[in-house]
Amino acid sequence: MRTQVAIIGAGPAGLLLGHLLRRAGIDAVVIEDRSRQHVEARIRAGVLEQSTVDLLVASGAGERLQRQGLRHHGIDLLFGGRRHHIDLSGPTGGRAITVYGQHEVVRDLIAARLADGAPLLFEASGVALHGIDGNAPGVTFERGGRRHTLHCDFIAGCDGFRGVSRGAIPASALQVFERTYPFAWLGILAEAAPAAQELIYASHARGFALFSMRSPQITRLYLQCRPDEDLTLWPDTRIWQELHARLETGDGWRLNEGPVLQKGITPMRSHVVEPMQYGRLFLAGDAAHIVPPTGAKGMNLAVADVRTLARALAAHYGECRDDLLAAYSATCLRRVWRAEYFSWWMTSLLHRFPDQTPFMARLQRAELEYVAASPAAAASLAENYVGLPFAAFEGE
Ligand code: FAS
Ligand code: PHB
Repeated sequence: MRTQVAIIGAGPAGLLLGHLLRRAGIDAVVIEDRSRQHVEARIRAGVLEQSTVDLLVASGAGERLQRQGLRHHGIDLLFGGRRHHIDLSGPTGGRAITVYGQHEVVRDLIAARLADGAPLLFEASGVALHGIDGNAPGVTFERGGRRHTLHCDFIAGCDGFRGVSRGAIPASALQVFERTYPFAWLGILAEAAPAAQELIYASHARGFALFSMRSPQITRLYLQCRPDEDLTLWPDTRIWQELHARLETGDGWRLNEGPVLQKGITPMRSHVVEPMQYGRLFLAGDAAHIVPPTGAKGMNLAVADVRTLARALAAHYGECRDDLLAAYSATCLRRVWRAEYFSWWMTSLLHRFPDQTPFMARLQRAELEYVAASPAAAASLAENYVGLPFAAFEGE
């Protein structure tokens, strides 16, 4: 088998890259180790930045997103028993977030790829990368009981944090930056009408909680828990009890309960590898970086990476220019590190740290009060949360 770009992973990064390359007339094969059903059912991120929405719509993959996505112009911060509204659109010239599940984006991109008849290979196992430091790389994998070899010009490692691509780069060539947080998120998807119009981020003595949603019928909720939490110790009744305690303030507002459709634990870590490229291998999305989900940046960073990579590959094939490919990692990392900082800041601001001293607790409260009271501080949160335009990170 031969193609121009081998894409490993059919998550948001791999699928959107394949979609953008297709529109640029560049051949690619997407190789995924799980089944289509598994990939489409995986519940993860829920918040799309303005630039992510604009790119999906402009590239022809945003029709259902435009119909079903919930556009939000603000969020609430809840602390000290009060909710404080943060205006997202006023300070950012009308930019906003759209609540639309990651699994919906994945479904839309899979449907688009299959409708195009473009190669998308599910249930490929034993994926291995070859020759990434030469000019004739390849990918081997098992599928349908046979071993296959895919010869290509470039490989895009879009296989997430636990994929094989990052490991194909010699450790000596990579610098790893990481921070593990002393807590995790217990997340549930509930068949319950969202009881509020916008997201609520709660800083509470019992721990952080987040109220989000997926549709007028589905509520998405998270609560801070131990990093090694045992989910079997969290029956639905205990989860709802904790969510009521952390999200309700006695002002009469009540969370709606409903059947829990899915529950899981998400670990909290910051992680970046530099550089995000090695020879003919380019890493994108979670394969290269992880953020704690407090800032709702994970999937949006993956989108920004593959937009940069698609433009660089189009310049290579269309204009015989390799300057954008050479600058891929540096270009992506400017946005990555801004998102890493913002995600760390939101996480530090809103969570209870087990070793938190009374002094640090007062600093945390002072920062929350400042963000709620200062238009300048709130505007800074707003522009980071809706996401800075792609162009903000493209200059030197
Ligand atoms: P992904 O991990 O989504 O996709 C990688 C793909 O590669 C997967 O389909 C995987 O099956 C495949 N793959 C892996 N190894 C392979 C191999 N060897 N061969 C072939 N294919 C292989 N972000 C937020 O913004 N908000 C959230 O609330 C949020 N919640 C999350 C919850 C969980 C449990 C996790 C793990 C992540 C969450 N994230 C969240 C972050 C998440 O949304 C990621 O940022 C996003 O999925 C990144 O997309 P990709 O880079 O495409 O990686
Ligand atoms: C979600 O709806 O899944 C969500 C929203 C905001 C976050 C993280 C997750 O910061």
